[in-house]
Amino acid sequence: MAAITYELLRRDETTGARAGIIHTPHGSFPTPIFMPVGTQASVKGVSPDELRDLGAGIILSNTYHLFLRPGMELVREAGGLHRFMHWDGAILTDSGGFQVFSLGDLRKITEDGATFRSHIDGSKKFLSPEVSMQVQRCLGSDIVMAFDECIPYPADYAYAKASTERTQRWLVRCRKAMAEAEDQGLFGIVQGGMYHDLRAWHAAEAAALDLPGYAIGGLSVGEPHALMEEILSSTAELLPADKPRYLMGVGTPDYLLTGVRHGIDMFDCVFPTRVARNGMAMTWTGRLVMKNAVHTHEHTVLSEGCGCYACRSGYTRAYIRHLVRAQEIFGLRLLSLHNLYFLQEFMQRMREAILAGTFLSFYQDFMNHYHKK
Ligand code: PRF
Ligand code: ZN
Repeated sequence: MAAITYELLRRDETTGARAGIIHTPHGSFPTPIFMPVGTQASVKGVSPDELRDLGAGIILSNTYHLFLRPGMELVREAGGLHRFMHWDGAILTDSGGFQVFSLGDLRKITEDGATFRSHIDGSKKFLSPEVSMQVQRCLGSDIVMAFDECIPYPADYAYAKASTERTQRWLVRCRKAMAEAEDQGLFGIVQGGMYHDLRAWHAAEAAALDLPGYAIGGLSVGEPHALMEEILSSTAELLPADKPRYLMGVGTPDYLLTGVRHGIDMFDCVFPTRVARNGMAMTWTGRLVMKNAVHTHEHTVLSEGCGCYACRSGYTRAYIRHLVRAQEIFGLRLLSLHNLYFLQEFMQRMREAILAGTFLSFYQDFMNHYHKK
């Protein structure tokens, strides 16, 4: 039996949205799903028990960060990432490609891989398809992401083409390096920039490798929403229907809806935890800036009816505003717990709507009530 399998439960008739289940060696979870981000083997300020409690079945961590610190040998010595961080649910690890390439001047790409300087101590490091796979073998993540280059936006056609072709050659090398791994599944990442023909070419080449899942990379990198939706919809259609599809680095409610609408099953983003640390709460009508004076005398919870730890315990907006202004860690923790819960519930409602055949009206309803700020 393959390590990672996808079970389709229902495909929405009017949109491309789909509800399903992904099975992994560390449990199964329903899709579409949002994965909280634990870059350095910790979802900032939130314990694994709390993650379970708010309904997370899978989290994401990063090869790049763990490779630099504490290093793959230490995590292996600890018995792998699940044991090291006390999380027994599923883990997906990103390959390091994206992080290396966002270093700008600090890196150099060749056919072999990428040389870069550590952001921690400035020392010279090297990541390649083989090294990234070796690190992810040591981490023992359930889902291993291929080593790719995320093409910046904008990029000219010649650059995008050369980069996409190299990413595909790297994918073949990743697959070879993972051939013996029975307990882990390798996901390919489709690049191609904002060019339809490159996306189509890469989707077909990657699909031919018959991997257990596919991601769409290189989106949400600064392009306009309409362009991202256009590339997303045309690319998603070309991915195998019997495999999970993952849109990397996307996690604001309107983008999640757009992704699900076009048949995406998995998402990750630092957004809910990052904005929490900036004192923001996500709600069904938009974001609340907790520092704002309007919350001073609001002795009500962040979101009426919310089942998160903060709201169900009765912590008020006035209290959380005070904590945020006083820079108390507890305030940021309450907001992180609330935001992560909000997104889990948001995904659950989308799943229910898909299963009930009412996804389109859910989509329109949400877009009408949610104010983007
Ligand atoms: N590649 C990888 N990780 C990513 C991306 C990518 O293109 C993105 C793009 N939104 C986020 N994270 N490996
Ligand atoms: Zn809440």
